[in-house]
Amino acid sequence: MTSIRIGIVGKTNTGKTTFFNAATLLDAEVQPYPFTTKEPNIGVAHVSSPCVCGEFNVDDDPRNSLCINKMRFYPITLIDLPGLIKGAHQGKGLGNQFLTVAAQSDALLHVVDASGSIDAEGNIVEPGYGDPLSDYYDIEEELVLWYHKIIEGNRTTIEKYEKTLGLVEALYTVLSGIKVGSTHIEKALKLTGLIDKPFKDWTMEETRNFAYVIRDVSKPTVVVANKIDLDEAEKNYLRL
Ligand SMILES: Nc1nc2c(ncn2[C@@H]2O[C@H](COP(=O)(O)OP(=O)(O)OP(=O)(O)O)[C@@H](O)[C@H]2O)c(=O)[nH]1
Ligand SMILES: [Mg+2]
Repeated sequence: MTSIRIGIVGKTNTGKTTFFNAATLLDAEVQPYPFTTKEPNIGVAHVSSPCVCGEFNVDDDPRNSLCINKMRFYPITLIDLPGLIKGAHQGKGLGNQFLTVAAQSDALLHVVDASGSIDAEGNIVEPGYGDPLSDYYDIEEELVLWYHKIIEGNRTTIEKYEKTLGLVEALYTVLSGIKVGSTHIEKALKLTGLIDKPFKDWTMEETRNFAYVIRDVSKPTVVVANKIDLDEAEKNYLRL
């Protein structure tokens, strides 16, 4: 059974593994200090919804999911990643090496500590001390910088392939390994207005903007406001 893959990303200590364990019924390590998860955890969770077999009153035997008592259970592969921190692209914390694993996902869950109970380094502090909104933007910035680095680091290859294959295919040769499709690339080029601009003429700012848009287009993301049970969380939830 093939399934959709969803990567769980976010700042360290926000509760990524706690959510992963609850969704998959696995027992990966959870601790109240930063960088507990050192390697990605992979598990399967199920999304359920009433099955059409009930409506049509027929028996079924689906191949892509399970049908139990007229309820459909769709398997979703969840990938719990080591936490990030501002400056991860410069090697801070555990660095950003695990984003290679996140990039194999079809979509992302970005877990944020809505209560603001972690400081800039990810240590537990009184709720309200930390700022979930800056945490969110810092981690998003790390994701974009990661894409940016891949594009910048492959300039020569992209320029070489652009001559024979064109811009979309040239970018595809470099980005397909991180599950970016040519339709994503085309869409991002149109949105950034770079579709007719030769890659060698892209400014640093244009490349950065393309990285921002390709991250957005290729990895649809849901932001999860976690630790909502703690003081201050509801107030921050409204800001998020
Ligand atoms: N109050 C409260 N605490 C939570 C919640 N989710 C997680 N925690 C606590 O937050 C701490 C960190 O949880 P983890 O699941 O290890 O966080 P993580 O994001 O996987 O952390 P790293 O792997 O270290 O990056 C633990 O003490 C959890 O018990 C929540 O919804 N509410
Ligand atoms: Mg963890």
